[in-house]
Amino acid sequence: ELVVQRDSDIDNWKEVMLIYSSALKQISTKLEILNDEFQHVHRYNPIEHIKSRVKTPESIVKKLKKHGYESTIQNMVEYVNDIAGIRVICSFTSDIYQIAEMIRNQSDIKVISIKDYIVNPKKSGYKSYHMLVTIPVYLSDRIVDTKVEIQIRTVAMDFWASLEHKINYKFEGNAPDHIRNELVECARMVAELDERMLSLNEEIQMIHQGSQTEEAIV
Ligand code: 0O2
Repeated sequence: ELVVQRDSDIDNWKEVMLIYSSALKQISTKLEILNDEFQHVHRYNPIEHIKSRVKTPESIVKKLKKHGYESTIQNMVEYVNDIAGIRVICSFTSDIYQIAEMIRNQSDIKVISIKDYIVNPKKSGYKSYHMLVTIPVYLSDRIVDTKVEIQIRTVAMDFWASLEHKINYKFEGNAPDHIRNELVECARMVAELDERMLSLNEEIQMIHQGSQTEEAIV
């Protein structure tokens, strides 16, 4: 249980969660604008879709415990980086880096850290590009720089991650070896699929440029 017994604690908790969900709204809108602008200039959408969520209290408590912190609002704000999380799903690996660059170029967003699990995949086989950023949330009496974790991945990486997440949940993190090995093998296939789809798309683009059309490819 999070330590929220007094009324003032509950008020604080509600306000903190309101700030995180406002930060998510702002980042989502920014990404939608960038996607629309990209569509206008390049005639294609780098973003397939966006999912966002505020972490559940249970999940926040679990993470604090895992890292040995007491479950207080102060600790959660300080140490849990993904209370506000947004997932950006795109078609090609190249889109991931383009989206990351567009985010980096937003002057009100501050990038705190980057974890490139595409260049350095996790042992599980997990691939994704993580950005921890802060965005200012404007309240009536103050501005609060708020942390948001942005995960950028391809449709194929997302397919893999959601199944792997489900399996790990079922086995409480202790899946049998043959399942884990199979997942690693599937991750390798996902990487190969992403690579082949990317070069196929590049080839199609070259043909289009050759015939001097500016038609959308995806
Ligand atoms: P959920 O349910 O998605 O919220 P920490 O955040 O401190 O525990 P770390 O290394 O700082 O750990 O964070 P990391 O690995 O950069 O990002 C954690 C999040 O990335 C996870 O959130 C997952 O969403 C995702 N992730 C990381 N590794 C894997 C993996 O092997 N498989 C899958 N499917 N997702 C992964 P949560 O809070 O663990 O879970």
